[in-house]
Amino acid sequence: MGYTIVQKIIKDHLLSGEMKAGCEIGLRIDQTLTQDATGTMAYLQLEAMEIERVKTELSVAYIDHNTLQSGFENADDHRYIQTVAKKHGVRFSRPGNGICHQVHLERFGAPGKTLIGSDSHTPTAGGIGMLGMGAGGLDVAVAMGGGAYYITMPKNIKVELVGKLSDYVGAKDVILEVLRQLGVKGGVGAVIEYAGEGVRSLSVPQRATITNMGAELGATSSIFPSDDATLAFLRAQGREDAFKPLAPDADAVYDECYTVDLSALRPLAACPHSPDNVKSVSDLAGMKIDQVCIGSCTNSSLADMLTVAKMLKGKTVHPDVSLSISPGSKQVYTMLAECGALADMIAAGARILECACGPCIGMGFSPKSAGVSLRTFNRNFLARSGTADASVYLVSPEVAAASAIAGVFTDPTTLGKAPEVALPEKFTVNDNLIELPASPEEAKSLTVERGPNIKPIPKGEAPAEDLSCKLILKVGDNITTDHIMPAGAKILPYRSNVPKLSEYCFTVCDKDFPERARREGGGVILGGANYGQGSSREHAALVPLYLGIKAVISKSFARIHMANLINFGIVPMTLANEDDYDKISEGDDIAIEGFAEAIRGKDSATLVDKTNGARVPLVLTLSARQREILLAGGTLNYTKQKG
Ligand code: MIC
Ligand code: SF4
Repeated sequence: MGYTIVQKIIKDHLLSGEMKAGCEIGLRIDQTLTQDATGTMAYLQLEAMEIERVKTELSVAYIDHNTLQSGFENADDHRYIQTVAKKHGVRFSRPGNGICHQVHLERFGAPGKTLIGSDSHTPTAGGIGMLGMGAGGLDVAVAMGGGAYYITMPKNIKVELVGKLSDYVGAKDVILEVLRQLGVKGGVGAVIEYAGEGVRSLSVPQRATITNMGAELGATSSIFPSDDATLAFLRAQGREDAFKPLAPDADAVYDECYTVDLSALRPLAACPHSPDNVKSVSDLAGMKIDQVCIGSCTNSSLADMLTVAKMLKGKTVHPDVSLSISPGSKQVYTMLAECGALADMIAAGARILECACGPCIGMGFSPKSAGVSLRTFNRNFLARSGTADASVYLVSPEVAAASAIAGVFTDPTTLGKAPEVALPEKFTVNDNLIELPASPEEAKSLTVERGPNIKPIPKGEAPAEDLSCKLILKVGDNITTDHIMPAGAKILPYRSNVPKLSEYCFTVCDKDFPERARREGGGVILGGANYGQGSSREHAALVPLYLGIKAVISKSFARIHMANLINFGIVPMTLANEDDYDKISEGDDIAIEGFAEAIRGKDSATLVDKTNGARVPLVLTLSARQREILLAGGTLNYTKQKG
C-alpha cells in the first residue's frame, strides 16, 4: 500500500510510535515559529527547561500580534523576545516585517519538512508542501530543545479539486466550500490533502489561503503537493534550493474523499459567528455594510493585494464604509509601493495599516455597535472583533473590495471581467528585518531583558487522589479559545501576566466566572462538543490552572487545546454518554472518585453529582506519556523529573 504526502513526511520524521491512525506518534521537528502573543510564554518555558541553544534546523520568533503599543507591556515583551531569541539561537523577525505565516511561507517554508508554531494557523505552510502544525508554546519550546512533538497519528482526508476558478472566485471560496461541506469539526483527528488536476492552476499563495483555514476545520494540518507551481514560487523568492517534489503514491489510501469543482464555485461568505456557517454571497447581496477589513494570514499575499488595488483604482470607498488594508509582509508592502498599487488604495480612501495581524485579533478597528463587518480573515467568533454585538462575515478579497465600494454586500461576479494578476518572476527580497542569533560564544555574555509585566508561569500540581469540588462552569458546544481567554487590544498586552489575564477568563460567556472561580478555589468545567477549538493559545489552559481548574469534562476536545490542558496538568475527560451532559448543572457539588487512580492507568472514572445523586461515567483517552505528565502536574514538572 502506498503513502499519502503526509504519511511520507511523517515516515521521514518518525521518532516514536506506530503510524496507525489513533496511535500517539513522536515527530522530529525541523523548524519552529513563535509569534509574540504566545512567544513570551514559549521562551519563558525554554528558559525554565534550561535549554541553552535551540537544536532545530531553524527557529524564528515573529512579532506580529501585539503591535499596538498602547502601554509599555507589548514593547517590553518584544524586547524580551528579541534578547532571548538572540541568546538561544533563534532568528528574530522584527515588528514591521509581517505576519508570521506569510513571512514564513515567503522566506523559510520548504516542501517535505516539519514545522510547528505557537499559532494555530501554522498549517499555512502546507501551501508549499510542508507539514505545519499549530501547537502550544510549551510544545514548541520542547521542539526547540530537540524534543519530539507528539500528535495522534491522523487519518487522511482527500479533497479532489477539479476544474478551474472563474473570474472573481478565489482561494477563499474554495476553503469556505470545504468548510460548508465538512464543518468546524470535520477535520478533527485528520490531515487534509488537496489533490486532482485543479491543484495545478493554484499558486502557492492561493494554496496557502486554503491550508491556512484548514485550522477552522479542526484538522491537524492541511497540505498541497509540491510541484511546478511550488518551484516557480520558490524560484521567485530566490530559494529554489529548498525545492523538492512531493506527491502521494498512486495507490495511497484515504479515509474520506470529497470533491470541489472549482469551475462551479461562486463567491461565498461565512456568516456570524462560525467559519462553517457558509452562504452564497448572491443570497446576501444588497445587505448594508459598515466596515471592510482586508488582510490577515489568510488573504494578505501580493496577489490578493494587487487584485484589491486594481478593483479600487479610480474609485472611492463608499461613504458609510470604513476600509482597512493590512498587507501580509514587508515584502508585499514594499512591492505594492514599488508598483504604485499602494497609491491606488490610498487614493480610494483605504485606511492602510501596518503589516501585522491587526483587526484580525481585535487590535483596533472594532466595528461600530451592531455593525456589519466583512473581513478576509479566518475567524468570526463571537466578540473577537472587539464589538460584542457586531456581525462579522468572512469573505474573499474580491468580495471585500467590491462591497467596500458599493456599501452593500456585493457579488463581484456581476462586475464583468476580473483584473489579471500574475505571480511575479522575482519577488523583492530583503531580509534586513530578520535578525540572526548570536554565536554560542557571544551568547554567553548576553543578558535577557525582562519588563515588569512578565510574571511567573503558574505551576501545576500532582492530582488529588479523590477530587471533590464544584462544577464551576457549564458551557455549550464549540466553545472557542476566544471564549475561554479572549484577546483584543485591551487584554493582549497581558499575555505575559497570567494573574491579570485571569480577570477576563470566560467573561464572554459569564462575566462572574473569574470572581466565582476565585471564591470557590476553582473546580471542574463541563463543556459540549469540540471544546477549545480555535487558537493555540496556552493561556486558555494556563489561566484556568491559575484559577484552580483541575479537570475539564466535555463531549469532545479540539486537538491543540487538549494538549495544552495536559501540558499544564488539567485533566481532560469526556462523557461516556453525551446525554449525561444534562444530568449535571452548574454549581452542583461533585466528586470524581479514584481521580488519581484513573489517571494512573484506567480509561474510565465516575463523576458523582452530590447535589442530585446522579452517577456519570467518564472516559480518559490518554497515552502513557500523557498520564505521566498529568501525574507530575504538567510538562514542566515532568521534564524536570526526567532530568
Ligand atoms: C488567533 O488567530 O486566534 C491567534 C491570535 O493567532 C492565535 C494565537 C494566540 O492566541 O496568540 C492562534 O491562532 O493560535
Ligand atoms: Fe494573526 Fe489573525 Fe493569522 Fe491569528 S489568524 S495569526 S491573529 S492574522
